[in-house]
Amino acid sequence: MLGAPVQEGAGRLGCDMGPSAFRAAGLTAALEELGHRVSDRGNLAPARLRTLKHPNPVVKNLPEIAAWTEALADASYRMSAEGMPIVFGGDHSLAAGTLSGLSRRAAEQGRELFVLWLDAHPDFHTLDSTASGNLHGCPVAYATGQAGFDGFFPALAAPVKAANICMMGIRSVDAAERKALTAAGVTVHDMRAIDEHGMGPLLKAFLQRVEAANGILHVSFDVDFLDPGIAPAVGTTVPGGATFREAHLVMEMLHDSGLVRSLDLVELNPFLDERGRTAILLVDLVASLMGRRVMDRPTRAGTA
Ligand code: HAR
Ligand code: MN
Ligand code: MN
Repeated sequence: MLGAPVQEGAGRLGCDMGPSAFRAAGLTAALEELGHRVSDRGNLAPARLRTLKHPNPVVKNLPEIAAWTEALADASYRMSAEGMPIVFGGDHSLAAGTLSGLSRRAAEQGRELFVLWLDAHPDFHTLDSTASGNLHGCPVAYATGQAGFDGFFPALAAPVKAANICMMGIRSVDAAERKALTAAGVTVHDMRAIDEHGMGPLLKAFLQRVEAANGILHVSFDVDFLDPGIAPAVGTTVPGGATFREAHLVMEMLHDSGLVRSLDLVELNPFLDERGRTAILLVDLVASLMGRRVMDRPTRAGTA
């Protein structure tokens, strides 16, 4: 695991404390208790800053986020050869780096990277379309090779196929994003779809696609995927998010699929937490993903 204390992509300060909160909430012990060998690589630092100025005047902290993307792409590429990288932030701009590095690794292995994006937001703005200028709203557009990032963000070795991305929990989409998501062919299961069809069946269909394609699966978990009632420690709360059991079900099904190769944990803002409850919930969700269960049951990942 690796901490990425980046906060310059978010609209408010505090995500830089995320890595400390994950550690204080007992992430290492929770994984070791499940029998995993854990190596905590400490916190990453960004690459060297370059002078970058984008014509869209609202864009904030572009040199900082480009430098983090460069460092994170390199780190996740290298870590994916050693085990299952868990990168905890840090705001969601960090996924620009992890997606870039992981998709480069998958391409070299002749496999396709699939992404499960758990979030209230699709984060599908380009540098031209963002109205807030907060670059945590852009990583998926960048990683899928949408136009306008050239010369600002590092070049991609292998863009992620938009058709290989499944988003769940979505409930706050800007007009430009809605149009671009449809044009690119991203699967978006908004909260309406989840209410109607259920988290389980929708996720099952996606996992079957990954399996049929012999794909590699990355999970990007934004704290605001969860309902703010159970996860207050996030700067961009949106009502109507995933419940406690919906979130655990997703993690349990992901575990049983045996398909997950890497994980981002993002947008935890400990400044906004209540006695660590959001950080502790996140650690428990990761434990479900990594094999914690109530009763033994046969799984693709092996019976434990
Ligand atoms: N779409 C909005 C914007 O671009 C909100 C983005 C908020 N993103 C996150 N991560 N909190 O999902 O400003
Ligand atoms: Mn996000
Ligand atoms: Mn979000």
